[in-house]
Amino acid sequence: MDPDYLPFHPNPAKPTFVAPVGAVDAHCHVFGPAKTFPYAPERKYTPCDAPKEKLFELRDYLGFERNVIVQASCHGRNNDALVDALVTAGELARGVAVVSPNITDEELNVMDRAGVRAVRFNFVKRLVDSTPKEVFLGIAERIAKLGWHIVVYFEAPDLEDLKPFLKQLPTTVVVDHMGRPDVTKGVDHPDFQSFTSLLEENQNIWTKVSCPERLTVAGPPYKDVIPFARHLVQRFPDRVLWGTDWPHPNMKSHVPDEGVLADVIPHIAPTAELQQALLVDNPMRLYWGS
Ligand code: 0GY
Repeated sequence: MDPDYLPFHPNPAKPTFVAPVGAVDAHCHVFGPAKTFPYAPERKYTPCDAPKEKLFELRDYLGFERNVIVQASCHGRNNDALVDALVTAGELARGVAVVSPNITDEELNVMDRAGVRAVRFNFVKRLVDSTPKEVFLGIAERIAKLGWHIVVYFEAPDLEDLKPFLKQLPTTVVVDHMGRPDVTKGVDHPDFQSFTSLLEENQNIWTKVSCPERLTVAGPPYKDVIPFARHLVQRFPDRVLWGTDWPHPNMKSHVPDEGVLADVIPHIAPTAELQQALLVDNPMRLYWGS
């Protein structure tokens, strides 16, 4: 583990918010354990192990039923820890993989059978070396045939450059963490309006209203991030997902408490209908096909 790496919270609070039956944590990770699933040589950080058992324990503790587990950059393009967690969880989890352009059809099929339903394209420079857009487009074409979709991770300053690429993608596209807005600028700022227009103009683009802990300047309980997430939930109720982001890699300011994170939900999705769409109907449609 890196010397400045903050391990996940040892005893999060029980949330006051009661999630609807069948709620999905649609953005979380498993890390290692390194002795079984070593971290990738090309990784940019070395985390604390965060194995599947701990993730499933947290799921139950928060009152959720299912997980969408996202391959993180510290495991590179080796999805073994992800696939192992998916096989253990069965119908209770689906996955988002990171793949090389050289992956074989058989390898894709194995991941499909394990529950992988998407690939992630990461553009965050502190996390990965850059991949040419043509390579991503080639992968996109192949995974589209499996009925998979694409998750993209980028930061707000990169949005304008990426827009033409995002519009070319042939599948549903899910943008991580609201495109990482600068929350000091406000919801009405042209930067966030540009992100909102991207969803307005492209019906295939969704977003995760996740990660207040990364976007906040004020700190918990993340009041400065709530208006951004609420705006998206109310405007695009059928194209939003929520996730804990456990175990929160690369946090520097504080160790997030998942109970506090879950208690943000009723502030961003203030009605039972919006909560049902955000936590159950949308992720079930996208990842379980129902
Ligand atoms: C997240 C965010 C981060 C890390 C990764 O793949 C990753 O390593 O996604 C981050 O550092 O912002 O979604 O987990």
